[in-house]
Amino acid sequence: MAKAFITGITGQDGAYLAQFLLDKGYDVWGLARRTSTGGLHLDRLEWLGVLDRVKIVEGDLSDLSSLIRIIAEVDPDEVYNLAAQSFVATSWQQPHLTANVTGVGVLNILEALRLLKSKARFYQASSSEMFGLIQHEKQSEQTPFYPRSPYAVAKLYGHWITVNYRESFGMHASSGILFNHESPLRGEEFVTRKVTAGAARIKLGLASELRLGNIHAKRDWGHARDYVQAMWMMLQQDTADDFVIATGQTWTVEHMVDIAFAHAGISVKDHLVIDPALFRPAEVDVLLGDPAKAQAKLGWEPTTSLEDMIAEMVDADLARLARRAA
Ligand code: NDP
Ligand code: GDR
Repeated sequence: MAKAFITGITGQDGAYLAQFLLDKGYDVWGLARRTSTGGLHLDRLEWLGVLDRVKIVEGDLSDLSSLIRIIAEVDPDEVYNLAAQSFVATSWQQPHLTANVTGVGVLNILEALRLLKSKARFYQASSSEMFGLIQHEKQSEQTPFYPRSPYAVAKLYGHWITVNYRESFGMHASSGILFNHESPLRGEEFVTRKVTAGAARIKLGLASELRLGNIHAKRDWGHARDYVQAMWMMLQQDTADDFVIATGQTWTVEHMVDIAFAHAGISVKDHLVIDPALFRPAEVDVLLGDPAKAQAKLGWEPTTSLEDMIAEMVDADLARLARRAA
């Protein structure tokens, strides 16, 4: 039975990837960090019904010795590094933490694998945010990077150290440059989930308004369930490589709000408030990915439209609120 180790298993992608790998027959292990209440963040794994099938080990990506201990104990065949301080807006508030976890954390896990002479294949969760102030209208593996936030700068370090360890030490280390992907398990601070949860609250009379920042920003949004499959596909290749994963379509935040509010049956003009405090110090105005290489080499295709995904998220938020009220 192949063994996979996932950092960030408690996050959106970690939960979907754990489910996907379990269904493929993997023995799935995941890293989780201690909280002061003693509880680990296991609700997403629970929501997908896979919590009792994964093995959780406690540690932290910023703590190299915990990673060495864990990799030695687990001895994985595949390592998926998904852990990060992943919220762009927070990276201006906590730039050092973001650099340490999202950037140097990647080095820590690569070093743990190198020092232990592990033969595990490695996946790094890189990001379209690295393109930032875009240099090509459609961004591919060839597009130069121009990061626009401390988060994106940290991700760029993680990307290049992955490429460097592949070239320096012959490691099977791949970097997936994933564009935005969402789901009912998305954190509520990210704009799609903020909108679907907000629409559900307004619909049920629990809130009267939704406050957003720059609704003219454009993103290439896909479904997390589709995107975790691409991570696995990369590690099944004979040769490690870098791949852009995207839908090839871009929409404004405003358009996504229209879909969510229409699905909930509420009016945008009566409830949406633009709040200048929610604008970012530097914005990524538009992202549009070119997934041609992943389509050709991995045979990967996105399967979920923005409309279907936002409808699924609104329905999940309505159901959650109804359960809480019952
Ligand atoms: P989430 O924010 O949902 O999950 C982040 C995960 O990282 C959580 O499990 C979190 O644990 C964990 N984590 C944070 N800090 C540490 C730490 N110091 N030590 C160990 N674990 C830590 O992110 P997503 O699932 O959305 O994204 C997964 C990865 O992909 C991230 O690296 C993200 O930056 C990247 N990415 C995401 C995209 C997206 O659109 N979703 C697009 C491109 C890249 P806890 O539960 O304890 O907080
Ligand atoms: P992003 O996602 O920064 O692209 O990073 P987010 O959903 O936070 O923002 C997308 C766009 O929406 C605009 N926006 C708002 N965003 C939030 N969060 N809240 C608001 O109220 C709001 N109003 C407008 C933002 O300005 C932005 O332009 C995500 C994360 O998952 C990263 O970890 C990942 O690397 C990238 O996607 C690809």
